Amino acid sequence: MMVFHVVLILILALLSFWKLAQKKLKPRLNCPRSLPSLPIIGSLLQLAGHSQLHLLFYRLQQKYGSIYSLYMGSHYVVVVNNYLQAKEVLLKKGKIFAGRPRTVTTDLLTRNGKDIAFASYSPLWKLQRKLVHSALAMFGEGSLTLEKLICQEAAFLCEFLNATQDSSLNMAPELMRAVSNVVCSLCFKSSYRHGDAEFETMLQYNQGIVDTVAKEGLVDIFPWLQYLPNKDLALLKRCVEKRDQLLLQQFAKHKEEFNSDSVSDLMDALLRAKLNMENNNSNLPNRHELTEDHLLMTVADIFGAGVETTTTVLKWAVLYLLHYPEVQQKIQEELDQKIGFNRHPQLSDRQHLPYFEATISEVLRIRPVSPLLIPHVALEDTSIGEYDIPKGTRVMINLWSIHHDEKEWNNPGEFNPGRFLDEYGNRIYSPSPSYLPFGAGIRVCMGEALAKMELFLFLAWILQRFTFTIPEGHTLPEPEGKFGVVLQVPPFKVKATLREVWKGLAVDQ
Ligand code: STR
Repeated sequence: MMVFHVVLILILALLSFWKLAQKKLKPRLNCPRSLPSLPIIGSLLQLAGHSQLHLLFYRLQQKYGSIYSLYMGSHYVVVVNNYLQAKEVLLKKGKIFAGRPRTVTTDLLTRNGKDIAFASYSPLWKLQRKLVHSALAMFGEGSLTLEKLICQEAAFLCEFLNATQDSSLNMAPELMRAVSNVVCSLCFKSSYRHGDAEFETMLQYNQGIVDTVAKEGLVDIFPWLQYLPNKDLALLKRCVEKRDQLLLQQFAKHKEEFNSDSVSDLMDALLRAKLNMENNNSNLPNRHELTEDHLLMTVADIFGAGVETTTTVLKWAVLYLLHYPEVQQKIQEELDQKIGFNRHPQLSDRQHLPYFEATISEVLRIRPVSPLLIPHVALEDTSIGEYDIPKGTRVMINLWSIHHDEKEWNNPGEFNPGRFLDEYGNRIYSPSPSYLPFGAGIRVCMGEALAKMELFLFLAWILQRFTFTIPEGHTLPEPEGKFGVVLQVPPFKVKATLREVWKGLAVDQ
């Protein structure tokens, strides 16, 4: 009994000390309302058992309003659920909030933040972004070769669907292969064919990384846990090792064959930038700033982002088409009318297919790829609206809440492409500013244009010829995503059937 009292008194003392310390830390600040928190564990009791963090943060608005704070372990976190406040963080004060937290899992993935997505703001980070940006502009976005490349992959995809017609099919690996090949070409000038062993390896390590990295797991909250046996962390390490092996192979090949006059992929472009920096600034002390690690992690980032995000959206799109056959039919009518049966879809058709474009926008709204974005960190004392935000605060933007805000969207839970169309149904527009599928500001997605090209072309090619239905004996897949670094689609099967009009016509025509 005695022991119990002593422990109780100790806990109470610790609690009051903690409250005092919190007050001292933020004297007379006007902070967003806070969830209850305890010493050491912070607000984890409120979060424990909720794996769908975006949904929990959405619900907590009822009690705490659209902006509130909590402690993840000892880290002070502010959660933003409203688009106006989100835009203040991302756009108006973008540079102030351009920091990133360092976490155990992302440090492992990115060699201590030498990539772009998880690295904090720095001059070198800006340079990395700039280099990738110009590389994407040079061999990517908008260029004819990229369009050709995507169409070639779309053609393979259609061939595959034709060959496996009417069977019960898990499309995920084939979608991923098509998408991977586009970024593979951009990053390395290489691609995977069906059944490629290296591709299987890539599929596996990628899934392992998605399952373990940056999902606000316990190791990221209590870094000391990394020194205890930890299954997730062991898996992540194995996956990162596999990734590094493949990455280093490519790197060795690129170094060997490097020729500054024929730079035609991202890895070459980064190599050239590195060599130029070393030659031009050879007497500057920071000439080694852009290290091999930075170069490798930048490519790994673009590769990982390019594969995982677009594949996820394509899977969501197919899943929703299964749920809404009438939407699928309307898209096909539009495709038939505007493109017809004598040619394949091309990028210039985009502006003539408003209903199809609206459907893609709606998929990105209802199931945002990145439901909480990646946490931002305030690099100095600042504010959001009327609230003070001390330096070092982590800010989570709940894109899920922004895309499901009932004040901004009619029936936000309903899948309705029509909401993105004007009253005549022939022009696409955003009915609400509460829509940021690619984020915004200085850390905005770098692949938006590429992603939109791919989503458009892949889906247009497929839907022009095939109709998706649920295979016999299967039920509709629940449209519930699994929270993580991306909102993951549940596995499901489809049946792809060649449309009546195409029967008898050659698919590769
Ligand atoms: C996916 C798995 C992988 O192998 C490598 C990466 C690194 C980049 C990550 C990517 C991940 C998931 C999606 C991210 C992307 C950077 C930007 C993108 C987080 C973990 C989003 O913000 C949606």
